[in-house]
Amino acid sequence: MTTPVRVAVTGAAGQIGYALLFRIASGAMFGPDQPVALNLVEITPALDALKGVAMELEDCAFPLLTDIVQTDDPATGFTDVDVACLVGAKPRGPGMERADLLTGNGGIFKPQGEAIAAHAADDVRVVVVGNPANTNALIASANAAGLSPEQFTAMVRLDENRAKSQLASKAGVAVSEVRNLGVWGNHSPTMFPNFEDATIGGRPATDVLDRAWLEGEFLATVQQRGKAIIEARGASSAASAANALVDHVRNWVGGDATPDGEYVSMAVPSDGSYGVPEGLVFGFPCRTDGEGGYEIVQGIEVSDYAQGKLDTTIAELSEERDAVADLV
Ligand code: NAX
Repeated sequence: MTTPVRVAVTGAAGQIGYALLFRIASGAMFGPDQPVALNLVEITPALDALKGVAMELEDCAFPLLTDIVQTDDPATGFTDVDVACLVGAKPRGPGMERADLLTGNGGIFKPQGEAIAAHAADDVRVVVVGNPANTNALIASANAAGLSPEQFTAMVRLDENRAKSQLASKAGVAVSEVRNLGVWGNHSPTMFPNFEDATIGGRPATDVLDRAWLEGEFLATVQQRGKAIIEARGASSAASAANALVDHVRNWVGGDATPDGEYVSMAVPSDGSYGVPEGLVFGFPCRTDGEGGYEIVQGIEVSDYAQGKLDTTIAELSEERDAVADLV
């Protein structure tokens, strides 16, 4: 039997966890022939709820699911893990400033980075979903001695999927007709879904759709989509976030490399590409090999308009990094 891929999911009893675990166990992340083992990591008060989730996983009798670990101890949770999905985070409470949120999450992602470095597989791949995702990934990476920063990413794929869907709907085409929509920068309202490089049915999106709509309603809709979901549903995006996480990992590590000439959006440590300060975990267009490797796509033309958008999101991420300077 093929060796199972061991996947840790933190915040496993939360709403994204509930939409995610069953898809991993069913083969959506690593394909229909790859067994998986799940390490479910929670905080102590959520262990009862976690037990219920684990019981439901058992009751699905997934042929690919070989093992379920339930724990509130990061050392146990990350032992021998090949892929770590860091979903659990401290939510923003009433009256909480962004700086408080950042340092509060530092208390989670610093020890998790340390535990991953100490206990996970040497070639572990990590994706951070818990917000503020980019800077949480930076904190985890900075505290993971011996691991390379390239092993740590944050998720901007939900923003890409949202953007593609909006473009397809406006153009009246299937979403598969929309290609190369890179989400640049922070997973926050400053992100830039770069419609200038996207194509719809093989033609530049800017030829197919009205520029004023792209700069106006399109950007606003994508940037504020999370808020709109909360207003409509009374709860934040969960199934779509879990789906985007499946997409992110599948392309990066799950054997599904990006096709020739195409790319996906991943927040990865900047190597200085496009003038983004080195080390910031920044949404970039990336090509993946499906085996844990990726490269930031080079040579994309950045107009003055796009540069203005990049400058805004760079400034925000730089401020976030300054706010957690003692943790990174
Ligand atoms: P929930 O509040 O439903 O679940 C979070 C779970 O994390 C809870 O069960 C909690 O007990 C657990 N948790 C908290 N601290 C933990 C720790 N130190 N170790 C292990 N588990 C811990 O939130 P949910 O809706 O699942 O969202 C999870 C995170 O995803 C939030 O931070 C949210 O802001 C973020 N999101 C990020 C997105 C992205 O695109 N990057 C989109 C969706 C989502 O908003």
